This record gives sequence, C-alpha cells and structure tokens, in this order.
Amino acid sequence: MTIAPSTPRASRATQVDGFRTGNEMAALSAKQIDFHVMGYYPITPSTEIAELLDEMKAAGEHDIMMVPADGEHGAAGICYGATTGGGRVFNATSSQGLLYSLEQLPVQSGTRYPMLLDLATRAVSGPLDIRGDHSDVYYALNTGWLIFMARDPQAVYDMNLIALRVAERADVRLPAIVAFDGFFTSHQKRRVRSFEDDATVQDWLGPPPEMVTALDPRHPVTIGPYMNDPDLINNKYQLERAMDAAAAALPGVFAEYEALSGRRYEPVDLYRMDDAEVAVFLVNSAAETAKDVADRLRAGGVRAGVVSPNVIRPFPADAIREALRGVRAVVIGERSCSFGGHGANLSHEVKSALKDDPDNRTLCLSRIYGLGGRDFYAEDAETFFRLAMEAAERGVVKVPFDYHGVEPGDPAKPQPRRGAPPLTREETTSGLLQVQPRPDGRLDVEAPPYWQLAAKPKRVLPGHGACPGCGIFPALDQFLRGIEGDVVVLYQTGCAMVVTTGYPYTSHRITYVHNLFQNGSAALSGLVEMFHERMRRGELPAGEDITFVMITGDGGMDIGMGAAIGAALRNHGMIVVEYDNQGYMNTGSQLSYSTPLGHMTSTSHVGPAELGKAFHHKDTPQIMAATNIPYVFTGVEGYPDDLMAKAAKAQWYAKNQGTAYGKILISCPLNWKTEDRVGVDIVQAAVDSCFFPLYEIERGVTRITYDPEPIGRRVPVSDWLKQMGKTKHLCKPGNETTLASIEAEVQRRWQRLKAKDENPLL
Ligand SMILES: Cc1ncc(C[n+]2csc(CCOP(=O)(O)OP(=O)(O)O)c2C)c(N)n1
Ligand code: SF4
Ligand SMILES: [Mg+2]
Repeated sequence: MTIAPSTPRASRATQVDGFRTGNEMAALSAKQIDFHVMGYYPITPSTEIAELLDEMKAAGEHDIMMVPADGEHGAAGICYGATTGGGRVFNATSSQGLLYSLEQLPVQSGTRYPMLLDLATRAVSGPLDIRGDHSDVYYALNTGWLIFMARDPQAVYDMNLIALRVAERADVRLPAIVAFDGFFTSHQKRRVRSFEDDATVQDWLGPPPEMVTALDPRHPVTIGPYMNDPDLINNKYQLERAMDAAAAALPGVFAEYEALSGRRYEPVDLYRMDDAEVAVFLVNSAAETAKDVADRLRAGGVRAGVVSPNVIRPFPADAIREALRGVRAVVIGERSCSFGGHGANLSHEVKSALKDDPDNRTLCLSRIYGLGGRDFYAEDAETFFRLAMEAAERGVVKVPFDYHGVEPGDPAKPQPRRGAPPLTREETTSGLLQVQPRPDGRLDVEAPPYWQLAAKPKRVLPGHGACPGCGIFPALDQFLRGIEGDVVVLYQTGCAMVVTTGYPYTSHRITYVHNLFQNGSAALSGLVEMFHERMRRGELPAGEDITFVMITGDGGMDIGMGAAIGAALRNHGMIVVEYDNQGYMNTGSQLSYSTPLGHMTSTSHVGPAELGKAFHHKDTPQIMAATNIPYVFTGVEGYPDDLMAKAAKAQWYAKNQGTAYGKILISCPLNWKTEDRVGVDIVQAAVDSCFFPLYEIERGVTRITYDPEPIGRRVPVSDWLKQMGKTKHLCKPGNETTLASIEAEVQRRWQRLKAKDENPLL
C-alpha cells in the first residue's frame, strides 16, 4: 500500500478521516491549495472534479476562478495564459481531452510555467470507449511535464500536493500531471485522510513562486519569443536538467510530506522486492491487485514482488534498476500500446534502465493488458507472475512481447441480427415534397401536411437507449422526413450518438459515421468532397445522389465551432443539424455555451455564492449566418410542418449551393429536471417567450416563420423558466436581477431579429 502505518508524531498536522473517491480527493486538494484559476472542459471520468469544485464554489467554500472553456484546447490555453500571470493554476481532463490539449503542453513546459493537471485516465478514441486505460497519459510522456501516478484516492490527494511542491521549485519550474485510473480510482470510494485545515496545505506549499509575469507593465517582458538554433536545443537541455532537478528533489519532498502527513511515498513503490526472484512491473491500481497475488505466491514458496512507479517523469531508472538487480524475470504490464514498437513505452524504458547495469541479467517480458478498461483481476496478475516464473526457470524468454486478455472471435457464434433491413431510396422518397427556386433566388416548398409523411420509414429505429421523454429523436425524425432519398449521416459525440450505437449494434438504417465532436464538420466535408471526386472519376454508379447530414449537440457546436465555421466558409454541400438541449448532457449536464444565463447545471450550481451559469447563451444561428452560407434555420418538434419544410430547403441548398445549418431546440427531461411528458410544452414556452424564435435566413434574408406576438401568444420568459427544475430558482424572490437580464437579452435579440425580418438588407 502507499500509506505506511501512520506512526503519530507531535509535528504532524491534524487530519480527518473520510471515505472518498479519487475525483473527490482531487477536488478537495484543489480547494485546499486554493488555486487562482481553473480552466476546464468536461470529459468523463474527470468531469466530476470541476463539478465538485463548482458545487463547493456555489456554497462559498472557495474562491477559485473557474473558467469553462470551449474545448480542452481552449482550457489548456486558458491555463497557460493564467500561469503567465503568476498565480496557481489547475486543470483536469481525460483521454481525448488530453490529446486535444496536447500541443499546448510543450508550450507550458517550454516556457517553464508550473501548473497542475489532474488526469483521470481513459482509453483514447477510436473507437470511443470511456473506460480507463493509460493510453492518454502515454501521449504526455514527451511533453516535458512531470508525471506523477496515483494508485488510489489517498494518493490522488497526496500526489497533488507533492507534485505542486516539486513543480514550483526554483530549480524545476515545470508543469505536472497527476494521473489516476479512470473509474477504478476516480469513482471508487476508499478510506482516506486529509488535512483538517486548508492552511496546513497552503503553509506547506508556501506562496506561489515568483515568476516572470505578464502582469507587471512597469517591467515589460517577452514571453515565448521565436527561438532558433542553438537556443532551442539549449532550452530543451535546460528542461532536461529541470527533470533531473525534480528527480533529485523527490526523495526530500516525499520525506517532508511524510513528516507532515505520516504517509510515505518513494519514486518507486516496491512490494516484497528485497529478495524477489520474479516480479511484475505495473502502474497504478493494477499493482495493488498484483500485491495480493505476490503474497499468495510467496506463501507457496515463490519469491515474488511488485514494482510500481509513483512517478514516470522523470522516469526513476536508478530505483528500478536497483529494484530489479537480483530479479531473474520481470513481466512489464502496460495499459497502453506503442503500436509496432514491440512493447509500450515503459517496457523500453525499464529495459533501457537495466541495460545500463552491465551485470544485470533480468529477463524482460512485455505485455499489453486492460485496454479500454478491461479489468485486471488476480488471475491476470497470476498469469504475469507465471510467465515470469517460466522464463526464470528456462532462462529464456519465449515470447518477449504480446497482448494479454485478447479474445478471439467465435466463428460458431451467430452474427448479430440486423434490427431492420437497410432503407431503399424508393422507401425514403415520397415524391410529395417539391422544392422550387423563386425568381428572387429563395425557395418555395410544396409539402403535404406532416401526417401524410407518416408512412415514410424512420431512418433511426426505435429501441435505442435515450431517456424517456428525450426530444432528440422525435425532432430528428421530423427533420429527416423532410429529406428525400439517400442520406449519409455523421454524428458527433453526444447523446444521440451514444444511445444509438454500441458495437456491434446500431439503430441506424442508413449509413452512419461517428467522429470526435470537435471535428465532425471537417470529417463530413471530406466525405462530401470524396463523393464528388469519385463521381467525377466515374468510380461510383452514375446518378448516385446522397444528402450528407451532420448531427451534433449544442456542446459539439462549442468545441466543434471552428470546424463547423471552416466547413461553412468552404461552403461544402452538407447540412449541419444541431439539437440543442442546453448542455453537455451525455457527460452529465455540464453547461455549454448554449446554456442560458442563470440555468443550473452540474458546472453552474445554484447556492449562496453562485446563481447558475454566469453568461448568456450563444446565438449559434447568427454566428453561422455570418459565414454567409445559403441557409440557416431554427426549428422545434412542436411545429413539424415548419421543420419539415426547412429540412426540404436545407436539402436543396446542400445539393445545389453549399452548407445549410439548423438549430433545433429539444427537451431533455433528465437534465432539465422535468417530467417526461411535458417536453413539448416547455419548448413551446421557449418559443412563445421569444427565447427560441423560429426563423430562417435564406441567402442572407431573414424571415421569422412563427411570430407569437400578433396572435397574442407571447409570454414572459418566467412562464418558460418556472416549468423546469433547473430554472425554478430564477423565478423566486431575490433573483429578479438575473431574470430581468435574461428577459432583456431575449428581447434585444428578438427585436434585432424582427428588424432583420422587416428589412432584407439586414
Ligand atoms: C475532446 C473531447 N472533450 C470532451 C469529450 C467528452 N464529451 C463527449 S460528448 C460531450 C458532450 C456533448 O454535448 P452535446 O454536443 O451538447 O451533446 P449532448 O450530450 O447534450 O447530446 C462531452 C463533453 C470528448 N469526447 N472529447
Ligand atoms: S440526457 Fe437528455 S438528451 Fe440525453 S438521452 Fe437523456 S433526455 Fe435525451
Ligand atoms: Mg447538448
């Protein structure tokens, strides 16, 4: 275990016992450290850290400025910028989030600004898998960041304090990652201890170090100038020396921390290694499993031990070399792969550490295990030990590198059954929808009443995993009914994607592609171009006619805004449809930029010190309209004829003139905190209050397609807000200012829209 028996000492600070998860310990340590700024973006399984910190902030328990970014690239940029201002900075992420920030990380280390990033590790896409392995943290190995590994919730807390202390040393000044196993450590509660007073933590860390700061205009500095040779290699050399300094400082910092807390850590956690003949090398939680197995084997006379680093950058080569000196064979198990590299990175680093000892004869076996969160049980650890024992006995390694835990398919097993046969073009072409260009260049749509299209088969089958009352699929179904013929869809990550596909099943009766939700528009524009190019070359059947539709959530239009604008500016022939449920629902209802002011989400809590989201909702249709694409629209499920006609226009424009974009407001009972049945009424109130006006912008000309005012249906926004659990507080006494601010912003946007509707030049 990482926690040595706690021998009480007078000098030790008072601690309290608890039963907490890794994420809870990460949030607690961040609160106690009292970072100045946290830049963050939600991603499972680390999101909870920001959620918990936001909850504490709403309760007035800390004062960290928490900045919700537009994506992890933005979050890392916010953090970098904040560090150049001289205060303490925190971030937390996982998987794609780390990869999406990756290019910012060497800038952080190359300019030597310390900060702390907690990484709840998770498999890297694709295919998408939210469970824990180490494939994300391996991407950080070459970024110049210190990397601490935390094997359990207690270690998450302790390593956060230790890592920051090392990172901020004058001879180190490097950013640090603390990585712990997604779900296994991030979500499992364990008995833990923490300092009773935040002051204990802050005193131990001392004030933030004096840094070159961008916030002293009287002493101007140039941070990050362009650098050529030989300065760049010198810069990297200095970074390498900083890693050495961190390595030299670690034992002392660990000792100081032990004096404060009673918990002892070493750069490498060694379990029964004193006289071990066979060993396994494992990182984080799997090592704990292996320790029990080592005990069992020892009871049977096998001298087995476990080596597990607490720090992998700097890599503790000396300690590992020393630990394996007398070991006859070691199995190095890794939850990540360096494909084609005959072993993942740490295998090679262990081997290279041993190579530097001319007397070392340890046989090394490298095994990849546990990818995508595949469990690592005692039997797996035992297999590793047995491999080591076999190699030690024979004196030779039969299979130096392999995967462990791969299951070959069973050809005898029946193929998964298709839910329904693929749709034919005939089935999806009603012939009832006619679109004609008018002399002014806009379109006329001749469409039957919506019910007449009811016979058209659904492109998404029922039986998917959406919550009861979810508005996504009724709205998408209405929209897709307005589109004739063959459709290829690309879904960005989000509820609609997650609930309709899960290997080997799919709810889609048409061709479906998934891509990362920051890049779907780019991917679909590539597919559109390939379609046209292959048609031009005669490689696809003559007359092939496909409509390309991207489905995204509102969150996808935050992180994926750049890609969507890129596709729009290039004006690719495709439709981007955003279903807006006002938050990142699939990851647990965090705020998106489309979440309106004051709405409660899991990252915009309501409490004495916080009143929901702090800024107004994004006007995505207007942003997209500013790219001058031919068609922009809004729609809701309650107006099927309107939505269907807009779909028909979007299809025509996508085929003939370029990009069409539409935003559909859909209900989300789970996170709006409403009953399943009332979604359509709530969306209607959003429309009638003019929060979500129904309109279109066709070749630059705005037309409101439903105006509640002349028919006496306009309602105040409070009529809409009082219907949802997430907004009820806004209608209570004391919150009038926020409510008035929402009303004023809604009115301002509505009036501008009306002016545009009245004047085609606007
Ligand atoms: C780079 C990256 N960051 C974060 C995530 C985690 N993530 C996946 S879907 C999602 C929320 C999607 O929100 P939205 O687009 O509104 O769709 P919804 O879930 O509401 O349907 C988030 C935060 C991710 N997959 N990749
Ligand atoms: S969380 Fe909301 S958007 Fe997602 S499936 Fe459930 S109801 Fe639909
Ligand atoms: Mg959403």
